[in-house]
Amino acid sequence: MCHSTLGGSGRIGLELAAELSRRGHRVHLFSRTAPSAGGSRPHHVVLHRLLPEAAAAPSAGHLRVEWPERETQALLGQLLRVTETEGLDLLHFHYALPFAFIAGELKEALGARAPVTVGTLHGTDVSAYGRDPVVGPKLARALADVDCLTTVSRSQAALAGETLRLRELPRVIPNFVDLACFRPRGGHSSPDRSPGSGGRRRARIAHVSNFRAVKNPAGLARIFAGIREKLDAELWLVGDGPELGRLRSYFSRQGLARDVLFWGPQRQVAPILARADLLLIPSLAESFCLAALESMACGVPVLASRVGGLPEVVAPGETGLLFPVAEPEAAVAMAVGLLSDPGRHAAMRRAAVTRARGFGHRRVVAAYEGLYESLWRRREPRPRPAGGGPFRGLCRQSGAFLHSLLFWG
Ligand code: GMT
Repeated sequence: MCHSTLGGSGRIGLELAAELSRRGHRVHLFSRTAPSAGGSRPHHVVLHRLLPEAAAAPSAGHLRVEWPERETQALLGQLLRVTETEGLDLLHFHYALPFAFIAGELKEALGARAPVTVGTLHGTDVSAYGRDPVVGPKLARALADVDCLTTVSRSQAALAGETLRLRELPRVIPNFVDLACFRPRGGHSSPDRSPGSGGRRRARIAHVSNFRAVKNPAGLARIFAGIREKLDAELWLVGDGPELGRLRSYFSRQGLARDVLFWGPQRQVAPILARADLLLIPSLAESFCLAALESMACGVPVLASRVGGLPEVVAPGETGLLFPVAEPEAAVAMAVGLLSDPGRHAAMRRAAVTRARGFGHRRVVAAYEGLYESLWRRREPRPRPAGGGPFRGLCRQSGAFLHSLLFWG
């Protein structure tokens, strides 16, 4: 189960499903509307979406976590049906709300016939909802019933342990990137030229997000305005979200409208990222920042606030630079220094590509697969599904054609 967002947990859920399916597992993907993340290759995943497209969220960047009761019940109904007919062995959800509650109800309804449950905590499910005095305690109870919790960084694991008073810290399995899709423009060995080299063009600073307050749009605006005073640069804004309109007005008021390019929501972020010189992420909180990893994979250094899991993704001084979140002037100085030094910038581009390889999708999906197998081995022996054949281990099979074929991208 995952949200249908273009990036973040929606993309991780979709890409994980696709890669598991490529490895021969039978994968069913449950989401409220069709997942919108852009994968370029066809894959075989049985998609169960709750609502038709017309009922989709206002934008693909919008994370809709509060569902009406009729929707959670409808998803539960779908899960019950598929678990019974297909004999699902394992249910993995991405982002705790509302999925931890639905997984709990499924377990209650099926008892010993319920699949093993795995939940990945992604970000504001812990940092915002986990701290909420009403939602937090309910969420903690629901998560206590999940067989195994994972999260995407050590920092987020510690935060989840403390905020939700978990008996055991979630296991850390980092986010991943498809290196065939996110790669430098000139190929892996020769990332794009640095802006200052030959002085041919202005520096391109990219920001990719869902433009919520946690992404610190005010900080972003101040930092870019500060850079622009010292350097010929343009800002590329990729994505959509509630704070985008305010940013647009700010840049027009400051006379910077011509320096800012609004790309809107994009299914394929890689070709845009690969043409940038720097990714700017001034977030107030960030469990991981998938955009930072994708940017490094494209050979683009990251300038980010030193918060949450960002220091685990970006190697400061090597693949990017980290600044104290309350000090936008430090970010301006770092950006100007780096973008004016072609040699240092080029070295960072190369180091970023190398570091991103450690987060390649094959390696990380194998870690999830290993986890599933260990949980599966430890499970209680379960009764067979009504009228069905034996349970399949992790449903390894080559006949994916037996299932609905779903191609998107
Ligand atoms: O939690 C959110 O704000 C949304 C969430 C998502 O579902 O997209 O983003 C979080 O998960 C991403 C994928 O693991 C991480 O890359 C983001 O850092 C994280 N966002 C925050 O922690 C604010």
